[in-house]
Amino acid sequence: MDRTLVLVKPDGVQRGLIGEIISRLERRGLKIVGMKLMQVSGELANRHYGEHEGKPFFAGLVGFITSGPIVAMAIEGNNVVGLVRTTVGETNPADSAPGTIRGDLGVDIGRNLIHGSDSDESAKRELSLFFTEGELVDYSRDTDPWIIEA
Ligand code: DAT
Ligand code: MG
Repeated sequence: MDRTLVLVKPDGVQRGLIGEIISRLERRGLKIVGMKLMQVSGELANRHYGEHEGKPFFAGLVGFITSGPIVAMAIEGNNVVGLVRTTVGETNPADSAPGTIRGDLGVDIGRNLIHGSDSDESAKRELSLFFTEGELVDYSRDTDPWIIEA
């Protein structure tokens, strides 16, 4: 089963959009298997965004993700990395289609509300930064047969 990391970034928390963002993921049928409100440290931010080190926006990105609490989620399901990315939209909210989280709720690339891992490999690496295996819950939903044809 695939898993991915989702973060409601500090702008989403500050704007009172935690529920709105989680609702959109839930309504799509995605299954949350881990969740917590937390403050990201500089060290965690540097590790999480390690691939962007050296880019001109890196300092701003680390400053932003550490600027206030975030909500971290682990989401599980077949092809869940891609499903989350299409629900999130493009990196720049200005380029994101209406109906996506970034396209409906944001306007600026530096305030794009949500993170979703970009590959199974990134997801594995990022999930291990934010969650221990013991924090992820194994359960099934009675609605699963209404969401996924077995
Ligand atoms: P995504 O979050 O869509 O996976 P990414 O991994 O390329 O995008 O970049 C991580 C974050 O860095 C992104 O959510 C917003 C910020 N970012 C990316 N490109 C940027 C740019 N050209 N200017 C400013 N911020 C940028
Ligand atoms: Mg990315």
